[in-house]
Amino acid sequence: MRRNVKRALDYAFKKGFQIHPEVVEILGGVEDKNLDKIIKEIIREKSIDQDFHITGNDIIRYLGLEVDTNIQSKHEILFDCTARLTMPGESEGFDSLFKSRFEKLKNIMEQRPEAKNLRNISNIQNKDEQDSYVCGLVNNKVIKDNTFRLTVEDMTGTLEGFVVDQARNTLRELFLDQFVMVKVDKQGGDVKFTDIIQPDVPLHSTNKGDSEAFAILLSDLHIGSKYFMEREFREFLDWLSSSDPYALKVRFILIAGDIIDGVGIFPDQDKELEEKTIYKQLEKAAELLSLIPDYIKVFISPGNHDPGRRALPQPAIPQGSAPNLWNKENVFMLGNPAMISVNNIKVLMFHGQSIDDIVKGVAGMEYAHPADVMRSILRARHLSPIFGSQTPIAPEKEDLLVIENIPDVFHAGHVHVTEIDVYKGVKVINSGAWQRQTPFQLRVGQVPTPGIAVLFNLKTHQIVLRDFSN
Ligand code: D5M
Ligand code: FE
Ligand code: ZN
Repeated sequence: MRRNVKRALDYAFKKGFQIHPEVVEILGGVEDKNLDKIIKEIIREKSIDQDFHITGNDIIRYLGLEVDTNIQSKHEILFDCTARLTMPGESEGFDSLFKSRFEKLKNIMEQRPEAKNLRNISNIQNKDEQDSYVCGLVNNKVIKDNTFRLTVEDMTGTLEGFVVDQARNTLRELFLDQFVMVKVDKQGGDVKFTDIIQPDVPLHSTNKGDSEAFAILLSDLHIGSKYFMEREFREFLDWLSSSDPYALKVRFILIAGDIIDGVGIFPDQDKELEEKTIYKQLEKAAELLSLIPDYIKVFISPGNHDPGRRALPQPAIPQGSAPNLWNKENVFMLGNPAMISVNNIKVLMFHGQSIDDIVKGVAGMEYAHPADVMRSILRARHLSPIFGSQTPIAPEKEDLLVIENIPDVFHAGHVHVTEIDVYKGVKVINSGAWQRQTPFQLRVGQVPTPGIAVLFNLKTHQIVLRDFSN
């Protein structure tokens, strides 16, 4: 028996596997460089199913497999905030930002039947009204004992009222500054809101790709941090080039921010850094990502740890800081947010900074369940609805954080917890992290689930999680 075959088999024995005699024969004909990868992959797969036998068929499944060049790999960048940023000064910017938010969401709301009874707030100020609707941004909400009050504001004025009946349930989940439409019952000075409608998404039937290609969703690598899981990430990169049947079908990798850990992002960060400059961190990122086979397209948008600007929307990581990422033909540098189409599946990429604001500001939301927060973001049709909380928002002329077009997949990161959900036909995916628990997260009790690659089958929409964490 060849030495390398024996080594591969010893490895399997050590992991508690029984090996069918025909395996020895088949492995005799396998090139040395593939042996370890094949055995490791089979062991990983079978361990999940608690099946501790390796047969000849298991090996054959992995042999003779190669990258199928007929698999479709078509992409289009549908929206990238980078090109749309105007960066005006603060004083001129915010008025027009909120006007834009209001107008865009009003247009969406006007597609609903109730909107035919829509009035401006100034039109109903001195009259009694029943069954009229007004649109507005949430100016204030009060839920206390048995009091449920809401104040909304449009371009013409503000209106405060008591929320009654079922509308109280909707009131609980509203964000300050988000857009709503309310049904108004107004008698004398007494204002009641009998219904609250969020922009929401209609039931969505998703596009499907033609061929069985996979997109892998990643975020929060935090390269440069002492807690970056380099060994596990390298195993993932190795796996991409392996003859694993899934790996062979990967055509896209989408990274939703926090590629690097950055510098000066939080107090005393330098004590937690392996690489001390942004340039070195990004250089290392480029080195690692260059191990991805060239036929896989890689899309990168920034997060709060990446350079560019901190406030949303964020332009792409600047070319000057990351020349070796920008130079690669299969790497596409995008802003945050961005919407791309991969084999006709529309993916909205957003780092997810606003999840902090929502967890802090809305009862019932938790870091352990980012998908719930992401659902509520879809209902509000806005990626960062709460203004003046933790997430900095730039004074732009146009509000580029309104979710105007409904994606097939809503991909975010930031909270370092992998969670998959579906809301009205939209796949909601938080792609986790590749950084182990940091001292900060330990202190505040956040438990990440790092080291998981989310594989999305663009034809069947099936999701497969690959855990590289041990
Ligand atoms: O965010 C990593 C995680 O830490 C994510 O769950 C948000 C959380 N985080 C970050 N900053 C804060 C503050 N100031 N308070 C509470 N939670 C926070 P990352 O962007 O990778 O640092
Ligand atoms: Fe992060
Ligand atoms: Zn982040």
